[in-house]
Amino acid sequence: MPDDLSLLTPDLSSLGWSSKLDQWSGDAPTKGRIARTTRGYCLVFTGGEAILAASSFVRTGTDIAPSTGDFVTVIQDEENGPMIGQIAERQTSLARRAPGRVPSPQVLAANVDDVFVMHGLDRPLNLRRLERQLVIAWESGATPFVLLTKADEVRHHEEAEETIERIAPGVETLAISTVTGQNLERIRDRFTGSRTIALIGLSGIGKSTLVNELSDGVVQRTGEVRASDRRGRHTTVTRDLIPLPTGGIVIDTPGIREVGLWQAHSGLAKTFPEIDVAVPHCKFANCDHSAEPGCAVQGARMDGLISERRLAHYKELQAELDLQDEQLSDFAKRAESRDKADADRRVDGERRRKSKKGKGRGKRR
Ligand SMILES: Nc1nc2c(ncn2[C@@H]2O[C@H](COP(=O)(O)OP(=O)(O)OP(=O)(O)O)[C@@H](O)[C@H]2O)c(=O)[nH]1
Ligand SMILES: [Mg+2]
Ligand SMILES: [Zn+2]
Repeated sequence: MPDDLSLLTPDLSSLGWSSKLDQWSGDAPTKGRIARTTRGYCLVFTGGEAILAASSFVRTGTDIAPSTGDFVTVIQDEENGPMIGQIAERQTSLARRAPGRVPSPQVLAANVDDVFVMHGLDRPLNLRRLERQLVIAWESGATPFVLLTKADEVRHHEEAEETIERIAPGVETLAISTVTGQNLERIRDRFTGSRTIALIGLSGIGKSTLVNELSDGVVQRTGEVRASDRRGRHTTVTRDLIPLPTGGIVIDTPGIREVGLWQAHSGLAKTFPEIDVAVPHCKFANCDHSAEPGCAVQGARMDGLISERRLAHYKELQAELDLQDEQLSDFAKRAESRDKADADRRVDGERRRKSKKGKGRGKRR
């Protein structure tokens, strides 16, 4: 992001602010859209200026952490200066499971219309990762697209395109190159008005290079990939919302290797539509699509309508999501009983205090 932030702060409506949000925010003096979050602070584009607001959500009265793309109100705190006030309900939310043992979500971008799932043609296709990325993209509520970058680096990309068409039914796939300009016009055409598009994919595949291309200038830093294994250097480290000079808004994200799913049952169904249509026809509602009698999914597999690999991956992801549901409900139960134990302890303590008081009085008399 350039130092001169004023270049990047169009008026509120170009940032996607709607009349509905006007109603929601009421007479809040300052409102805007989060362009970046860093530890404890958010950069908020308020239409005309960019301000840094503290984002301690303990104080903001909401229980969610603000994310890039959120529409917010900003309040003036006497002690802390500008602070995030309220966060508007998200229309869409691109989230993954945060890395770590305890299940929790990490929102990568809020209120996006499209998600560009990007893969670099300079490296082998990883179908499992791509399917995971598609699950989180579908789950967000936005429309996923697959972009194959660096088309100039390979002689034939048709094979990769065909493979992806097979594993991403109903998802538009496009090979692009920022070197030759291939298909960039078609990408540019998608950015109109306040349409917001998030870019996700591994480090080094050219997300920030595409942002610069669309911006007609250098707004994001880019980095070389390591020649030996094509690994990127994690050049982008924050999730950045960038309004484009010709309209539309792009959200650039740091490269992610681990794509953990976060409560994504509907995203899973949309990523594997050929399996999802068969599921309701299984004889048993709790069919695990292995060897149960009357399993429509196995039937479709035998008819060649579902691939063995896809089915295996679907089941694996389904099991991962089921386990997450169990863990979350366990956590909720434990928290509930902890709360109850705390409350009981408070009542007990209160009782003891009262009875002590009573005894004390008795003695004095
Ligand atoms: N040949 C070729 N190289 C490209 C293309 N697009 C990007 N690159 C190169 O790929 C490298 C990585 O590009 P970046 O834009 O930094 O990648 P990124 O996806 O933003 O990476 P992170 O920020 O680390 O997640 C740079 O050396 C770019 O010049 C392309 O279309 N063709
Ligand atoms: Mg980058
Ligand atoms: Zn079945």
